[in-house]
Amino acid sequence: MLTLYYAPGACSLISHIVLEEAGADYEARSISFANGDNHADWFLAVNPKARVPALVTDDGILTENPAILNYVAETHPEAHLLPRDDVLLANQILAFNVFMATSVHIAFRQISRPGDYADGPEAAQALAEKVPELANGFFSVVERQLADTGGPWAFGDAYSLSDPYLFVYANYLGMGDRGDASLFPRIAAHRERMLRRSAVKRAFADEGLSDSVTEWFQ
Ligand SMILES: N[C@@H](CCC(=O)N[C@@H](CS)C(=O)NCC(=O)O)C(=O)O
Repeated sequence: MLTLYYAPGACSLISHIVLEEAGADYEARSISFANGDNHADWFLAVNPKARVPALVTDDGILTENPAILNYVAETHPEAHLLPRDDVLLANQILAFNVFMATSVHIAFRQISRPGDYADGPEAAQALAEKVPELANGFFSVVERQLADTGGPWAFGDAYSLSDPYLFVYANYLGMGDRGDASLFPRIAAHRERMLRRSAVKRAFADEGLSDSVTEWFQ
């Protein structure tokens, strides 16, 4: 039995969607950043980094979306979420996910958690002003990849772990203050495709999310 700790609409949604895609036997437990749950002693015992996602397994605890995704894919081979016969492609999928986690997410954190990087409102404004340029550059690379592979998924015909990864950050891009989603028609079409997947609908229902990202954090 697996337990996923998530916060509604946070990047833990990636792991949530993948658990649904895998048909995993799991329980999803919601925590609230606003209530400080992630800094409570009981949660720090789960994840000392005070972040979601965290996946509790019978054998131990895993954090970090890219690692959780690979774990779920490897323990649910029947879901075909990672190519087993193509080591290069499997690692290209991992590289895509790490790019999202370390470049796109960190750029967006300059808006969501500016205090991690510098102190004071002027610094926060300077950090936020840089984000659209950074994000537009990162998403241009992804838009080109979708053009090169021909879609419909991030790596072509086969749905992979990179699709929910892209989807979640494409949602945040649509918030309006962190890049220009209208520059990326292939990413927009990919998002629409993802919204139609039943695994995504189930994760959204669990987390109480609507299709419109502007309603997620109200
Ligand atoms: N590299 C981690 C990042 C996890 C992370 O930053 N999670 C955010 C939500 S998107 C969080 O828990 N933030 C709480 C905080 O910063 O206080 C991953 O990809 O899993």
